[in-house]
Amino acid sequence: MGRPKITIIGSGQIGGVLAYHATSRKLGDIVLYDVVEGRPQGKAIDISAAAREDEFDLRIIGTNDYADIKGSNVVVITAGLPRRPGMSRDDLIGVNSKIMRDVSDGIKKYAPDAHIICVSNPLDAMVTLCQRYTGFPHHRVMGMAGVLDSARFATFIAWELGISVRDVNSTVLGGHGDSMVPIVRFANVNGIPVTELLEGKYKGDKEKAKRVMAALVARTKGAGGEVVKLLKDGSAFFSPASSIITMMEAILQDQKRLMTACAYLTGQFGVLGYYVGVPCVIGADGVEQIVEFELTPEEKEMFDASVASVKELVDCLP
Ligand code: TXD
Repeated sequence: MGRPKITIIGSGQIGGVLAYHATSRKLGDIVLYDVVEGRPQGKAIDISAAAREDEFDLRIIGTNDYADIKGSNVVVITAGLPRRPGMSRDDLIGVNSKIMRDVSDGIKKYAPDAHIICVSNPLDAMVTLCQRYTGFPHHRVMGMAGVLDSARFATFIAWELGISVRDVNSTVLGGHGDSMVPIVRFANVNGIPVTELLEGKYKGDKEKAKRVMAALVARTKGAGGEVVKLLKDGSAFFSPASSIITMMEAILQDQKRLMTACAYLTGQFGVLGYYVGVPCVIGADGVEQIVEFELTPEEKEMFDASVASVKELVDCLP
């Protein structure tokens, strides 16, 4: 019985960390691809040399040839430029759209049965292009953003409450941009609403609790930019890699986990024909189900505004 084959297109910051993470979780053999000669090969040798100490028996190769991705079960796309300070994700659209064309052609030719997890920014637009260029069924082409945005929200809640992040549940929907929608009423610590925990912390001062929650929401929306500003020469890469692992594992192990993924909507949440971040069940068939629920009027207004900014970007794609 063969091991799953995982291809990572783009062997930069996220690609490298993701490959290492996937091996230490023993998820499958890895192919690292990049246009830059030597980068994927160097990282593949480096990660392979960790195998004895980290106790994994997997094959990791680096390549500049799409033929090597043949037969991949999952392909993750991290190819493209990251943001620099002062840039929005949308500023990357021109250059990353061209890259998406090459990458999609390579995948279509050599890994026609793969599931694709797209990561490159601007996320919602890049997933849309990838699906158009490959022509793969929508349930096999998804984007990673919501898992990360939700994890960031959970992290800031945990810090504020002084509680383990592992007990924090949080959901962020919408596009992967400044208009993303953290759903405050779903944020809880093992079932206890965060709003109530904040009121407890601030001794019943509801206004103060509201202000703190608003600050957590604002920090979540700006978390990617906060890291870019600090790093100065790139964007977040450890947490994106971990979030990709969660999605990859759900597919490869048919976990049917519910998480926010950038998925193609056919009327759900009132959206027709666009990729947007929504709650999905992820398993061996990719996006197996899109889980709908009633948004409050306030949430709906924010979600619609987020969808509108996705549409604006997608409608001017090449
Ligand atoms: O939540 C999310 N979806 C994201 C997305 C969170 C953080 C960063 N996000 C985006 O991922 C970011 O804005 C970028 O568009 C991608 C990749 O970020 P990373 O930090 O890994 O960028 P790097 O280190 O610059 O790596 C990109 C690699 C680099 O090695 C290039 O040589 C390669 O992509 N590249 C290509 N590979 C294959 N094919 C082509 N055409 C190509 N062009 C560049």
